[in-house]
Amino acid sequence: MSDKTIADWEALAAREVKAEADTLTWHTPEGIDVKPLYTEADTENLAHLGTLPGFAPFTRGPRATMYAGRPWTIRQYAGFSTAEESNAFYRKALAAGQKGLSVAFDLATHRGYDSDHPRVTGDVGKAGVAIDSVEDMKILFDRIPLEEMSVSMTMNGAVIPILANFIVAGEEQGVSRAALSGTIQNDILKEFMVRNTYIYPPEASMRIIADIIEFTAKEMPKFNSISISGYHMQEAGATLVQELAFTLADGREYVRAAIAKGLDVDEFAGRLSFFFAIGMNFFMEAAKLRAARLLWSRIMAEFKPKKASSSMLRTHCQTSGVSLAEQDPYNNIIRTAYEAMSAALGGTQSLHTNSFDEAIALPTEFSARIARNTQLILQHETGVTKVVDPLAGSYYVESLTSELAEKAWALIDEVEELGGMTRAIDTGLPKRLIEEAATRRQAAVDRGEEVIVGVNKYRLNEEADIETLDIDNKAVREAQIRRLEKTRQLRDPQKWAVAIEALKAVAMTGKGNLLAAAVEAARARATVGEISDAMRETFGDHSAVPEVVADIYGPASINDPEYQMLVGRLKAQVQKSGKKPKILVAKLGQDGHDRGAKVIASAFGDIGFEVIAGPLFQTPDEAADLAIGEKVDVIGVSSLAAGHKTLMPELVDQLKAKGADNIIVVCGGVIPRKDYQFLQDHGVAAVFGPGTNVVDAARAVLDLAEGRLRNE
Ligand code: MLC
Ligand code: 5AD
Repeated sequence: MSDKTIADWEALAAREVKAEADTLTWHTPEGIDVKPLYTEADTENLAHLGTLPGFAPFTRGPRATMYAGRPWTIRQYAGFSTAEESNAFYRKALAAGQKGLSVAFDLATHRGYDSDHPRVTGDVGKAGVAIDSVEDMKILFDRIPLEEMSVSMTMNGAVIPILANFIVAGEEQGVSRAALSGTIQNDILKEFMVRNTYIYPPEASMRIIADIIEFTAKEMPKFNSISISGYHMQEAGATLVQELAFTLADGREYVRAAIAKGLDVDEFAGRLSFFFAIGMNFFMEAAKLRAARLLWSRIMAEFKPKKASSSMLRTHCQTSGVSLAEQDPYNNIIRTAYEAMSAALGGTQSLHTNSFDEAIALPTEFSARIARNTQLILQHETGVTKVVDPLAGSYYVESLTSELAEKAWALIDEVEELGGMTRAIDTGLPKRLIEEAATRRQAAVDRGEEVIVGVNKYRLNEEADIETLDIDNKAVREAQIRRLEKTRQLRDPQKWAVAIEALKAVAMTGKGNLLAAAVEAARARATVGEISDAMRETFGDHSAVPEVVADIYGPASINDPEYQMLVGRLKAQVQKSGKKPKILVAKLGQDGHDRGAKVIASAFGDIGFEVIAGPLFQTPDEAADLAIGEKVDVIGVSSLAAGHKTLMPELVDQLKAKGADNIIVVCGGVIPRKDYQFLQDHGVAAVFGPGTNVVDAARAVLDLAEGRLRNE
C-alpha cells in the first residue's frame, strides 16, 4: 500500500509536464473529459460493479463463459456483382476460416427495384450482389447448407421480398423455415436517420417491421428478426453517446411496435439483436458495448419480461469504415486490428473487420483475406478469448462504462420526451445532432487537431498504387436482365397474379401478415421489384427534404488563415459579380450515403457559397434539370457507391444535350485514382478523393467558378 495521495501525484505530474495535471485532460466529442489518471476513487459507488457475465444486467457479457466457451463469429460482410460470383467468394471465405455469412445487396435491390429498372443503371451489382428473385437467391446459397450456416442479410427497404426469397430458397434446398438461422437487419428507423435505403413512409415501414417480428417469432425460432444498428450512425458522424442512445431508443420503439401488434415480450425479445461500429477510441469503444448491455437490460425491465434472454443484448460489430483512409492504405490494416481487439474486449458476438482498400473500392480476394486473418490471429494467437471480460475492474474502463451509460441515458430521456424515436426522427433532431457532430469532426481533421496518420500528418510524398476490384456494371446488368426475362417467362402467370393480388390486399386492408403473403408471391416467382411495387400501391414512396446544418464548420475554422483567405476571396467575388457562386451538391443513383454531401454542403455554405442540397436518388437527367432551373455555376456530385463511371458521363451528356455545358461538373467521394483520368476525359473538371481537406476542395471549386464567371 502506498502512502501517496492524489494531491501528491498531481504535484509530481505538474512538475513533469510543467503545467497543471488537468491540462492533460482529453475532451472527447462525447463531452466526456478523459483524465490522465484513474484511481479506485473513480469506481466507488458504481452500481454495475460486482455483477457476473451471463446474468442481468449483462454488463460483463451475455454468456457465462463468453469466448472461453465459444469465440465470436467471424462474419465478413460481402457481396458484389452476380449471385454466382458472390457464391464463389463466400465458399472460398468459409473454407479459409470464416464462420458465418453476411450478404451485401446492391442498391437497386435495397430500394426495391429489379435490375432492369431505368433508375438503377449505375447501381446494379456495384455495392453488393444483385438479387431479383428466388432464382438468384438459390444460386447465392448453392452448396451452402442453410440448415447449418447462419446468414445475416443487410436489408431494410426491400426487407419483405428479400426475406421471402430467402425462406423460399431454403425451402427449395430442403430446409424448413424453422431450421433457418441468421439475422435480417430490418431496422428502418436508422435508415430515415442516416443510411437512407428506405422505400415506404415511416408508418408503413414500422408495420413491415412488426409483421416480420411476428412472423419470425411464430415460425422461425432460430432467426434474429432485427439487427438494431448504431453502426451507420457512427459512420455518418455520430459520437459514441449518440450512437448508443439512438440505437437503444430505436430498440425500445421496435419492442413497443411488436407489443402493439399483440405479441408477448418473451415471444420475440430474445431474438432482437444489435449492431455497433467500433472506431479508433480503443477503450471507449469497449466500454460502449458494456454500457449498451447495461442500458438495454434497464430498458427491457419496463416491459417486464420473464425470460432472462429477453433483456440480454447480443450484438454484431463492424470496425469503422470512416476511420480508414485512402492515403497510405496499409495503415488501415493496423487500424482495423486495433478496432477488432477493442470489439473483442467489449464482448461482441459477431464481427466484421474491414479491408484495407475500404476507402477506394470493394475488397479484393487479397484484402478480404487480410481482413479475415486479422480476426483469426486475434482468436487463435493472442489469448484474448481465454478470459471473460478482461477489462473489468479497470478504473478507467469501469468509469467510462458508467459515464457513457449516464450520458446516453440522458439523451434517451430526451427522445422519450419527444414521444419516442419515430416522433423524434420526425422533428429531425437526431439527424441534425449527428450532422453537426460530423461537420465538427471534419473541421477538427482539416485543422489537424485530430491526427490521421498518412492523411493530415506523416503524409507520403508519393502514393503507390494498389490493386482494386472493378465491377463491369454493364455485364452484370445484362446477365441479370437475361435471368429476369427467363424467370418471368417460365413462371405460371395465373399463380403469380393470384399471389400478387393477395399481397396487395394484405397491404391495403391491414389484415394478415405481409411477409407470409410475400412468401407465396416469391414462390410464384414474383420478383423483388414486383413485390415491392405491390406494396408501393398502398404505402407510396417516402421522400425526404434535405436539410443542411450551418455555422459549425465556420466557427471551428475561424483561426485558420487558409479558411479566412478563402472567405475573403468569396466576399470579393460577390462584390465584383453581385452574386455568390452557386453550387448544387448532388447525389445520383441509389447511393444514399450522404455524410460527405452534407458536410460539404454545410461547410461550403459557411465559407460563402450559395448551396443547393439536391435530393437523394436523382437520375443524371433530373440533376441536370435541377441545376439548370437553379442557375448554378457548379454541380458537385458526391459518389460513394461506385456508380461514378456510369453516372458522371451521363450527367455531363445531359447538360450538353440541354445546352448547359457551361455548368462546371466536379465529383468527390470513394473514387479510385485510376478512374480520375476517365472522369476527366468525360468532362468532369475536378475529382476530390477521400481525405480531401474541405478548404482545399472549396478553393479548387472557387478557382473553377471564377474562371466561369470571368467568361460570362
Ligand atoms: C454463443 N453460444 C454459446 C456461447 N456463445 N453457447 C455456449 N457457450 C458460449 N459461450 C451460442 C449462442 O447461444 C447461439 O445459439 C450460437 O452459439 C451462436 O452464437 P451467437 O452469439 O448468437 O452468434 P451469431 O449466431 O453469430 O449471432 C450474432 C448476432 C446475430 C446475435 C449478433 O444477430 C448476427 O449474426 N448478426 C450479424 C449482423 C451482420 O452481420 N450485419 C452486417 C451489417 S453490415 P442460439 O441457439 O442461442 O442462437 C452493414 C453495412 C452496410 O450494415 O451499411 O451496408
Ligand atoms: N462487400 C464488403 N464490404 C462492404 N461494405 C459495404 N459494402 C460491402 C460489400 N459489398 C462495408 C464497408 C462499408 C460498410 C458499410 O460495409 O466497410 O464501409
